[in-house]
Amino acid sequence: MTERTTDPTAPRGHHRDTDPGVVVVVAGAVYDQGRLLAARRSAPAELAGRWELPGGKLEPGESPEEALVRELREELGVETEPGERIPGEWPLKPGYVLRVWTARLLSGVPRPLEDHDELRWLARHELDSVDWLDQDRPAVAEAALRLPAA
Ligand code: DCM
Repeated sequence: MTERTTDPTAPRGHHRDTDPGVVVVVAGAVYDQGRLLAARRSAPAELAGRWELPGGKLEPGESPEEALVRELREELGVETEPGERIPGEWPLKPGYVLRVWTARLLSGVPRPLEDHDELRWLARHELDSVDWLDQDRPAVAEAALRLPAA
């Protein structure tokens, strides 16, 4: 798959990376001991009960990696170290895109503090056992390929 970061409707050389009109949502493929962390959303109603890679919106002035570390701390109460970006970008609602980084758990035990009501650590063979949000599925498939051994 070819990654496209350029908006085809924008003037030549205009990149979404610098487009203030697009809200970037960063999410983490959080690894620990060969398993991937899945989080079940508790809100909004149309997403509740579906599973996602935890994360949230980039704030002004933040790098994506800083935003990811902050969101995982706020939502799960853990410290993480971002790794590589998973290639690709997935549309959410209009004006929002999802980008995903791998992240390693450094400390803490994840708890569903905000936005989630259940968490699960999934081994590779368990990744299909939860109902992922459609937009997260390609990133989860890529994350599975990068799951380190336990
Ligand atoms: N979102 C998503 N997949 C993720 C993380 C977030 O589809 N892995 C969506 C849900 C919301 C928006 O991004 O529409 C903002 O997320 P939040 O409400 O967690 O800030």
